[in-house]
Amino acid sequence: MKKLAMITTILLCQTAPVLAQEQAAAMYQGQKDRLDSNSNGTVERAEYQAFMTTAFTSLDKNKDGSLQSAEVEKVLTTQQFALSDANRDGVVAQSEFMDRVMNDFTAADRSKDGSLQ
Ligand SMILES: [Ca+2]
Ligand SMILES: [Ca+2]
Ligand SMILES: [Ca+2]
Repeated sequence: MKKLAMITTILLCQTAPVLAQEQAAAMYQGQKDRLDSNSNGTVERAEYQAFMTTAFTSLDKNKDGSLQSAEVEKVLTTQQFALSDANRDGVVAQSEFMDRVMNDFTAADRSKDGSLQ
């Protein structure tokens, strides 16, 4: 359940673009140890991507490669789900999910060096 809570935090960060940087920064401070899989003190883009890929897989309970609203009803509001569903086909495909979270990484990477300190 801890992991689910973290995913919620990450997803919630994406709903308010103006606040995303500060919220993400606070979140990374708390979760950095878990995201920093090679323990070098920074979260590289690849580490973040790997983590979010795992997160997607754990959310996709019926393993069809997309998130149905029922699969994420506990972590996303209807509005958040709609925002993630870029092509508006009613499901959040893995590519839509990853686009979303990687945009968040880019926003949080203030120094633009491809890693989060
Ligand atoms: Ca690292
Ligand atoms: Ca699914
Ligand atoms: Ca979609």
